[in-house]
Amino acid sequence: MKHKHLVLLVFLLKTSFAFTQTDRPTDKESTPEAVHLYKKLKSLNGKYLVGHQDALAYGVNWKYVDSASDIKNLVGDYPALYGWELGGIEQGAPKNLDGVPFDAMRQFIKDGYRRGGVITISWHARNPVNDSTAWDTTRHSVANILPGQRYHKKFVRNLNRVAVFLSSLKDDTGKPIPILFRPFHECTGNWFWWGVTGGNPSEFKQLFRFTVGYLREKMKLHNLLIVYNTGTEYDNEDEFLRLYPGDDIADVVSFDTYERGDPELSYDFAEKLDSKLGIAERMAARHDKIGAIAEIGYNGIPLSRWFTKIIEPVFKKHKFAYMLLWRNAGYHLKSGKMEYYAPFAGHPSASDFLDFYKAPETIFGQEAKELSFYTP
Ligand code: BMA
Repeated sequence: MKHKHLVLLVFLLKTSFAFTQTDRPTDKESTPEAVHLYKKLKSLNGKYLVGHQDALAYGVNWKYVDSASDIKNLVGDYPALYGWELGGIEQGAPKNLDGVPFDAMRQFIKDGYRRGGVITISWHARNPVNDSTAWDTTRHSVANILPGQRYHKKFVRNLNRVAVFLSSLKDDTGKPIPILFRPFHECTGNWFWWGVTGGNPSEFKQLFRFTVGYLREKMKLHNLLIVYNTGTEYDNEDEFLRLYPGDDIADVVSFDTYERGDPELSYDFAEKLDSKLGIAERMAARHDKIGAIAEIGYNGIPLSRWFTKIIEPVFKKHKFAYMLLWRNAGYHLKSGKMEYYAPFAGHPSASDFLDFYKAPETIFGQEAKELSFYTP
């Protein structure tokens, strides 16, 4: 082949590749900061953000202490990703289901963003059909809130309250803060009203598409990257995407996973994590999306080297953008049980977490700032 032809061929291949790789979020009107965040998260290339739910609001044995965070108190650096939760807002409650006031949450979100961190939001919405909790799995709940159905108006009223909060998330100059929004999470599970007991795949997709369309088109929210999120109820790619709302809706494909029970079985957990993460990673690549672990943890971290011996070796084998540790709720008065997923100063796995912090692949707050997720 003549050199000239070879150059032309390479050029054609490159441009057609550029066309399939959009490098833009699904929302055509995304804010410049959301576009930049999307591109950055997609190009981490083996590094990943470490996140923590409710990181700034409370931790084990403390609540609302200025600038505190269990992770920061331990490693001297904030997480790179901050998770927040809207459950309760749909009914106009001033606090979420875990007692975090929405006004305080808005401020924490601004603080995290100002520090260069990334924000993700979930929504344990009460069941609109009967106002019971997110865990009420009354059959046909999803069908009953779709357009034209009995509880649709109520669902829209609830969604409006979410939209009002999301549109209030702005930085000091009035620019919208980009949010990784993760509605209807763990959809492949059977414990939430939007899960497999509350509806079928087609209804679920309609609900998801309606919700995102409403936030974008009616409420003019263009700071959202949309996260599709399953549990671990999948063994292949079709099962992982069984409830996928579409390439024009989702920007991130993710799953949630928890280790439970006997630490002796931790290597089995690692094996499963490897396989689920592999599937999510391949689907992210095939659909040109960001892959992520939207929630992970081992309550109480009963294995002192869980971070570096169990999960980190698996993470090293994959490319995905972030992982979020669930909340350090501390002592639950009702059940008399402790709940936390990130270690804190003095915990037996504190030194292991410091090693995890130092691992070259993990990104925490300081590095997130240096990577500049929002501006070129
Ligand atoms: C669960 C637990 C609950 C909490 C819920 C929503 O996994 O942490 O205590 O209410 O998440 O944040």
